[in-house]
Amino acid sequence: MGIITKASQNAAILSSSLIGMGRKNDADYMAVRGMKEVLIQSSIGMEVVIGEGEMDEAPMLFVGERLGAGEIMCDIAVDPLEGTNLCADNKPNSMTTIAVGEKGSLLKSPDCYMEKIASGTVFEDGVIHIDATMKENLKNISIYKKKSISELNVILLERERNKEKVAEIRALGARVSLIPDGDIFGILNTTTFGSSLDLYCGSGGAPEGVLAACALKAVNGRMMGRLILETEDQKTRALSYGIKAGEILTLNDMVKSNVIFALSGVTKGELVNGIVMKNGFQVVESLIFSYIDGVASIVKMQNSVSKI
Ligand code: VTB
Repeated sequence: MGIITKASQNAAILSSSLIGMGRKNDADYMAVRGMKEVLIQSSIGMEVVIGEGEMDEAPMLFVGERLGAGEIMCDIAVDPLEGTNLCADNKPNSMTTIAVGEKGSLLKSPDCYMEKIASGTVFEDGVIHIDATMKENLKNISIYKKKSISELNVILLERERNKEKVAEIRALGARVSLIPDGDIFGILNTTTFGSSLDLYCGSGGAPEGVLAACALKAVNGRMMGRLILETEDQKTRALSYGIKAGEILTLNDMVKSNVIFALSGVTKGELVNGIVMKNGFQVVESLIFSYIDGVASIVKMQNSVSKI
């Protein structure tokens, strides 16, 4: 679906005007605006299931917002600017992200944290499991990949709440890569389209978890998550979406069927380049992951857009 790629590219171009300006909310607003102005042109009706917040919190791309013309046939999940701080501070790997699936196929999630374990280079069930110990997971990956534990590299968000896990991984002899923000990037950096790191784990945003799952589906990766429900509102909301407290969410629970996921670079990154100016054009680079009727394809594309 070209409109999905176009939405992510327009968001990247608009938000790039604020790279390094220290205004993360404004950069996010530009990305949201960029995505919305493309999505409203869709000839197919779409409903936002992962968005910028609830209707009373977000003026655009809120959960439940309907875009496009005609009957609602698709679910849309967006994180218009993943890594707003990265963009505001001109640090690597801020990008725009969007996924589209069939109506009812993408997991609705409250805006809470999710405990996650994911790999884009483990293609068998049972190698990684959210309830296994770190020791078991690393041992299984080392057998599966025929690598020693000391060669394994695990990527996590650098957060106080992930500190124990980081210490445990290092004590077991594996390596740790810490990222300041952007756990969709973190998860996708375990694929061959990134640095093929061995594992992503720890607590990050739940909406970002669903978006990353959309891309992982196309690389036949493995992922499990569990919502961290801290407030009554989060618990009620999760239940209203059919998610029980403590429930394990598999990749197929997060993305039930066909899906297309697009990301475009804002600042320069390891998955894609950021926006660059070339001969008076803004060049935007995107990765599009799609999984349609069992056929997966991943395309990297560059588009040049004239700056008016
Ligand atoms: C992650 C990350 C985001 O928020 O979801 C993280 O992917 C989780 O929230 O880029 P905390 O910052 O509260 O840990 C971001 O870092 C920013 O939205």
